[in-house]
Amino acid sequence: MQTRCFLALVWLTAAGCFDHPSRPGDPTPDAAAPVVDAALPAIDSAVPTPDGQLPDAAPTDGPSVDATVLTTTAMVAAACTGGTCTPSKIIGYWRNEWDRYAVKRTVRFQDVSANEHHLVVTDELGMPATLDFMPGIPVTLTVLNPGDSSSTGKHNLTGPELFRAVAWRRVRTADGEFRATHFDAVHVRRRSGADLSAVLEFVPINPGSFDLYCQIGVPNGNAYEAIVAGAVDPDLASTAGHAGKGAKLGAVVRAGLGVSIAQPVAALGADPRRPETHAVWANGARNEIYRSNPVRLYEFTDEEYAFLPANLTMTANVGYVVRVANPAENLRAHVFSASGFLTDSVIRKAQDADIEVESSTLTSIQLLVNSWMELFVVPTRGAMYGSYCDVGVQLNPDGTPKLTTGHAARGMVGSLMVSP
Ligand SMILES: [Cu+2]
Repeated sequence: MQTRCFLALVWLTAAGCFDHPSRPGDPTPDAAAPVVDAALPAIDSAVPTPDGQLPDAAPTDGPSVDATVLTTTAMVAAACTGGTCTPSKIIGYWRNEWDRYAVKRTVRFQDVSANEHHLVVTDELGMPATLDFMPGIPVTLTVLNPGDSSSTGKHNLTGPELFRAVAWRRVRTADGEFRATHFDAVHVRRRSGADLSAVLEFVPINPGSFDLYCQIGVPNGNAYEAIVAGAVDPDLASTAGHAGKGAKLGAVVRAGLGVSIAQPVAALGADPRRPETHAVWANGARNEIYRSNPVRLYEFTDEEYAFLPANLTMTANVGYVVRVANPAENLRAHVFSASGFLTDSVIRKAQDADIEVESSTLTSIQLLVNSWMELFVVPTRGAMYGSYCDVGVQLNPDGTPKLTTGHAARGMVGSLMVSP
């Protein structure tokens, strides 16, 4: 299989040897795929990569070997200094025991009629529940769009203020995961006959009461930076929006932890090119070269991988749709990490077959075998950026990735050249 594709690569690349334009109706169950958890290189770098065996990174969510008891007090000691916490350290404290400690909640979209929508919250037993969180305790929040007649279309969970009061681990889907410093909204498509979901994993820290809502049709509903700055409020009462039809919730993070986090404001978070309505995204204006010719994550052999094409060329201030694909012939999950490029780009959204995420602070995407994801980005300045797969990659003392390790060393590196 690998040999065939390697040979085919020479002449079939343009023809789409590994193109996966869409997934079949049944999403791959999460449990069937190894959860490769390389979101935080600082933590992962301490874990030796089991080279030569599959999966590349052992699932880290199993029961603890030494059954250490984790507490929010110890978390504060490990992750916070002088009352301020480092989000990556908060996640690092919980990650190996996440499933054991996380509060599990599901928010399900329910359309009673054209004028009445609900967000229904349940616990892991399916009983009615609230989004009332203790600070410092991990949360696994599944956002579910049912495939039966109780939902009629795509919906989303928007919560810019709550989503910056928490330390983020990731947003998981059937196709992989999206990683960002913080998210603003998570949209879940509706597919008849199949329940689609996104799984949000975060640790609530900053206390407060927060609105969560479906932003579709909501005036100012997606003005994330202005909402967070307190400059505007989404009009959650307007019956033009799903929130005004009832699709809204209150979430609470309790006080008492005595520490806080400060999520950074992204320089391009309020850029007018972020909304899909901007002219840069119009058909004909946007560039889909790397959508029709995606970045494919190749495994030639067990030791030789690549991004193909490896070197992307783009022009500043043009809207691009960049697709990344992990072919069905592969054996491993891979990551497309391009945080420098993404920091300098307006990010409209990232999406896979089931969901879309909106985040101005996206850093990387992880793709399970036989899946694709797309980045909707506007590069904003002429520069050369690097990309790499961070699975098994260790860090240099200065925090930069050591590209002579992990999948990067096996060839999964590339560049993004943006001309002004
Ligand atoms: Cu890889």
